[in-house]
Amino acid sequence: MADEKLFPKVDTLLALGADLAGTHKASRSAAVSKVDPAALEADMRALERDGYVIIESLLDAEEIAEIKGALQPLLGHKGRNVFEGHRTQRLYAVPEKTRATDRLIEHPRILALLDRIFLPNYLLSQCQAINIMPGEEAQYLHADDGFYRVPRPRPPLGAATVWAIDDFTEENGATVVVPGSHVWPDGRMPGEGDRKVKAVMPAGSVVFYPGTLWHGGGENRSGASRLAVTCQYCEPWLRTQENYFLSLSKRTVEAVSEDMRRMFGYSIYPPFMGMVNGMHPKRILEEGDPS
Ligand SMILES: O=C(O)CCC(=O)C(=O)O
Repeated sequence: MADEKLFPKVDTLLALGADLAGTHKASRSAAVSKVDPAALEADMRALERDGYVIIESLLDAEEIAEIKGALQPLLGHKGRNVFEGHRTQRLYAVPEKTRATDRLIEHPRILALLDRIFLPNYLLSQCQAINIMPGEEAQYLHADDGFYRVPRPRPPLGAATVWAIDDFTEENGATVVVPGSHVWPDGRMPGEGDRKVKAVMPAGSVVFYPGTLWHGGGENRSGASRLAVTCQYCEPWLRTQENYFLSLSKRTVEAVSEDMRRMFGYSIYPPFMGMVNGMHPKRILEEGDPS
């Protein structure tokens, strides 16, 4: 079983706040029932021990080609600072621009992990494509949920996926992770003596890690670019990195699945955080605001 201190049991946490919503109760993903419980337990054990898990070959060649074909024409400007990377193309607000990556955002294997780690109605915090081009330097190592000023060690407040759309190799910028760093206290930063692992994996695979894990994009010493899609998620009571109420059109919100709509913020953190005019946001979407 997963360590309850690192990944507290959601049922225990949910019991702390009553869900007062009449029509749209906080819910978990229906897709999770498709996941083999043994695989989920193994993923949780790896997360608890190492702070990351690589799940290989979740996408077939046709799905990879579709995602690549949809993203490539949308990639444009390069990063504006060392964090984004001056030789890295980044496409933000991806769900507004293509439906091809929906299967990544709501992959059952990922939602099953999120269901275990976060309270129901957790949110998508950001979704971007990252194309690390030849000659790019290693990104500085960081922990994604470090901007939430809550002392460590603690359970993660966010979690991330990095999906390999190209093969991730030793040379082309595979994500670098620092095993075990998810349990480090405040002020502990990766040094020379800390082991670093490149998430080498074939296209169609994903590396998943909690927001507490130190990691970064790798340097690209190859002659070709490395395309990835990263989705980050967070607890339902936190501010998301991308503001999806402004980034996503109503057309997009209506086009996606119930799981995605909920993760875009058309949901409530019980009893009423996220309400619109005293009502569940989905009622406004469905019925309009009566006021
Ligand atoms: O591109 C990658 O492999 C990871 C990038 C990353 O960690 C970030 O931009 O926050």
